Amino acid sequence: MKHINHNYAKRSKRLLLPLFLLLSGLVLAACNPANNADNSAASSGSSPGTESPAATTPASSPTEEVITITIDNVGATAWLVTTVEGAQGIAELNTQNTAITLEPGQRYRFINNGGGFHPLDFRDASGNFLLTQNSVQGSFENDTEVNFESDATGVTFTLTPALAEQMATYWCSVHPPMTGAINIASGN
Ligand SMILES: [Cu+2]
Repeated sequence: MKHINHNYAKRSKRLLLPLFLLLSGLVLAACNPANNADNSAASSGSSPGTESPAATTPASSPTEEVITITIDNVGATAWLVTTVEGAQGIAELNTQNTAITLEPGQRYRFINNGGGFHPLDFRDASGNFLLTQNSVQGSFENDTEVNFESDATGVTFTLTPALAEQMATYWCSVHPPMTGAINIASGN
């Protein structure tokens, strides 16, 4: 009896070990491809996902041509337009407080070399702020179509018809003598 039991136990141990190895192998086989699939899906899915928005953003912005107007201050008495890029004849260069002609629908970048001492703003005929480089909120600064951008270097905006209807002058926020007219080009 003992002998038989011993043999049986030995045999069942011999069967259990391969069975355990087989089962654990199946568990590993079931887990590993799943993990690999998750990892590859995450890594291959995330890199095109992060690259494509970065690729589309620069592709869409150069299609819009921006006219760049650089201005400077003459002490606290006047503005000068020093250069215009992307258009001709819209302002007399190096002429104190010259009138600037802007065209509705066009996007403009004003580079203000007057710096922080001479914040640039655009006002209506009554002197109300429409767009300002200073901390005051101009009435068109949150207009999505105007898409106003302001930083230490200058301001950028699209002259929508509604904004064009009101824009009359450009000023230095600090010095009242620093002002010139904004003329609106008639529609083409
Ligand atoms: Cu000024």
